[in-house]
Amino acid sequence: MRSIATDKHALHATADVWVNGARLAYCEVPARVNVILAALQSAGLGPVLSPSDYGLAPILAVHDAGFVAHLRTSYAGSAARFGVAAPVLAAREGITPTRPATPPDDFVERALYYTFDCEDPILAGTWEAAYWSAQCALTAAVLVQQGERAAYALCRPPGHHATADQHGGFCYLNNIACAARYLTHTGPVAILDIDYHHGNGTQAIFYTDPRVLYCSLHADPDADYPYFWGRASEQGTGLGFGTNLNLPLPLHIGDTLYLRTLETALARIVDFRPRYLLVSLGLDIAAGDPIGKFDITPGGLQAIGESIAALDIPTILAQEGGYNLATLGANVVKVLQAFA
Ligand code: SP5
Ligand code: ZN
Repeated sequence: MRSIATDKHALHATADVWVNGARLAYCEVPARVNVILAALQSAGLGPVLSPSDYGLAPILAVHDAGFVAHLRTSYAGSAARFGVAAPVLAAREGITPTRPATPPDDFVERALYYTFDCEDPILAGTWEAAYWSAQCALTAAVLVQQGERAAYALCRPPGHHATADQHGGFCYLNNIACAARYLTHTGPVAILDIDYHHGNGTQAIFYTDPRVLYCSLHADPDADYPYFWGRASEQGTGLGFGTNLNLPLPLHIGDTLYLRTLETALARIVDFRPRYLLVSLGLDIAAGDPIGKFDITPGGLQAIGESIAALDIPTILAQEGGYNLATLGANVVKVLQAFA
């Protein structure tokens, strides 16, 4: 199978960020891409291509123009405001319930407006990295649209927490949402999100859209991030009612319960008869992840890949989380092998 990747991700240089005199502890680091690429190569999984450039239109079909401008310009804007450019990192939580319809003029308040948490800085190269991460997902979508059985987009930064106009959870642009919306021009599409965390951004983007089924298995939001979203009661609204399926799971579960729950999601996807399937592939479900608290084994990951591949739907897989650098590459390969 073909994979899509680019060096541009390294411009989002999170491995050594200093905020207020302290080094930012960050798991979503450039080395993640390097270990995945090395594993794809040693497994002989197939060629790795550079992304094509589909421009801003498929990004703006998902994201708010003011938000995109903020991602593009706020690092430079920090120099105008503070005299020296510095990571733009909201200093306190956004106040979601009272969020006004228009962004505030003040630079600091605007940075807060466009995020729902305080954990992802906008760095000098964040925009360019996020732009090319989305192009990786779009390129995979076009390859599959052209007849490939499956394609893997090695997206970094990840995307599934980003909403139309807020970044969060290490995510800036919602890569899989850009690919999914692009593919809705061909018919109904389904998104299966197997990252450890609920993909609140993807859910929000398609919450009213009957053409896109969103199914997610994730840690119970009463117990883990993103806390405010991911409950089974969230089923979509308006015309989209019934096209959002959340399957929250307790912490510390293993292969058996995970695979049984996956069957529920896959049955729903089969019922929906999508033209394409998009998988948000987070390896933070794996045992030993420093952030995720599930205990999925390598054999479990292989079974997940085999179950999804058995649907025999043309499939785009896009990288989301996964933070154990010692096992991340091998774990990605475990899932992808069934498609290769
Ligand atoms: C894409 C994705 O998996 N995003 C996850 C966002 C999780 N946010 C909460 C993380 C808090 C853990 N902080 C530990 C950092 C250790 N380097
Ligand atoms: Zn995650």
